[in-house]
Amino acid sequence: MSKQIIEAQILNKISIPLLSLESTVLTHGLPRPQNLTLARDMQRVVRENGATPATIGVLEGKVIVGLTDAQLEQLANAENVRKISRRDFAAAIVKKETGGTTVAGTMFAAHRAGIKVFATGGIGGVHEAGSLDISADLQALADTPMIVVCAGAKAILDLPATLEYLETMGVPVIGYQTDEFPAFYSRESGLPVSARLDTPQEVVAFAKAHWELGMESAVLVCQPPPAITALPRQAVEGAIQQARQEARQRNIHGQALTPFLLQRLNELTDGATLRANLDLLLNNARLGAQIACAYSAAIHQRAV
Ligand code: PSU
Ligand code: MN
Repeated sequence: MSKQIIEAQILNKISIPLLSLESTVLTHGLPRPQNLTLARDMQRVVRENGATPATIGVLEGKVIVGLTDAQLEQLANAENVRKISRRDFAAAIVKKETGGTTVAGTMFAAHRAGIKVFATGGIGGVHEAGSLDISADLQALADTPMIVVCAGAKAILDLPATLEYLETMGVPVIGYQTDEFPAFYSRESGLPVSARLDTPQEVVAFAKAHWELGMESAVLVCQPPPAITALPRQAVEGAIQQARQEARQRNIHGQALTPFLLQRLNELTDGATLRANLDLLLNNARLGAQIACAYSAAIHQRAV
């Protein structure tokens, strides 16, 4: 493990609230220059809410937990950057490549560094029925005990199938101040969550109960996107169908599929999905920081 991971472990031991953040969203999910602005804004929001951000990424073969501002800039502007899920770390290390870590990749490194809370935009999930494209994020959620804050799964996915998979793998799906699973760009999906919680303290109490039972899975906290930029389901549905069809026609699949769909949606909606995406990322960073603070307060209390 890299020096940075060890440093993060030390910070964690002295109970500084840490919030891990992913970087595929910067390298593959958002266009430039909004990606770097967003990365910086997320770090600022985390600090304003009393936690320390640890953005995770890979630079020239080194896994870094807690990218500096200069490193964020390097990553946001890097060419030929790899999308790093769990299977890709070793390749990036031996080839000394630079890459953004996905939800699964970020959870792996954050967990090794002892960080318990992570905020992202939308998790990966099950793509269209019959495609057998199931994000490694779901397996990571199944076997990594962390609190993951998101706005649900991206609307480009098969949401009922994604929820079924999470149920099979024993991952609690928490609605944060909602009874409904959010659909990333939209506040509504018509699909239920497994439990509803309303405060950061309740989330921490739930996670502690889950893990004290010996569960190994994550607790997925789903916060609806902010109402001001969220899009009604019907408003994005047409664009999603079109983007999916184009992906099929152009034979785009595997790791390239999610970035392609996100970019096409942005174009097809005149930037409305991008605005929603940026807003919900900041909103999740805020809640993630609040949960990280509540978690560290709970741990500290027990230690005294
Ligand atoms: N959410 C976003 N934008 C993104 C992603 C999520 O708003 O770019 C990224 C995450 O890093 C997630 C990845 O882990 O997409 C999922 O990719 P795949 O479906 O190939 O596993
Ligand atoms: Mn995939």
